[in-house]
Amino acid sequence: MVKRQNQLGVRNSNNAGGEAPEMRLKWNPLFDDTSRLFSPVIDADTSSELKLSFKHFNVYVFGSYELLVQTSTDDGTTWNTEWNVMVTGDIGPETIYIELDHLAGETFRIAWVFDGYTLYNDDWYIDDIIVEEN
Ligand SMILES: [Ca+2]
Repeated sequence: MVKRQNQLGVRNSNNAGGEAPEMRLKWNPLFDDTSRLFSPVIDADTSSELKLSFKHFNVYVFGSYELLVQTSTDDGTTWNTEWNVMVTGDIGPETIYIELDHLAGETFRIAWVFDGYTLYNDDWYIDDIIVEEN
């Protein structure tokens, strides 16, 4: 089991394009696996349409790896990919918009996922996560 507690945390920076602070996934300590930062349970029981937006900035080093946004309606037992990108260069800062209409009426979690070897990455910054009705 790889220790990861220092990799993810709130930083007093604004690289994703929002206002400080923001979340950061750091490359060090190294791991080659899947890492998920996930939200509390979101109750969209009374919603008919849903949209997710967030700001992010990923600083690339070399190689390739994948960034994803996934959702789970069974408390993390299974994850469904809503957005993904194979990283081969810096990404952002930019705002991503994802339609989540299929989750209206559900309770779910949202995860920001790094899949690959963190040696290939520098930092991934995330900020201003908004889930709203369209
Ligand atoms: Ca912020």
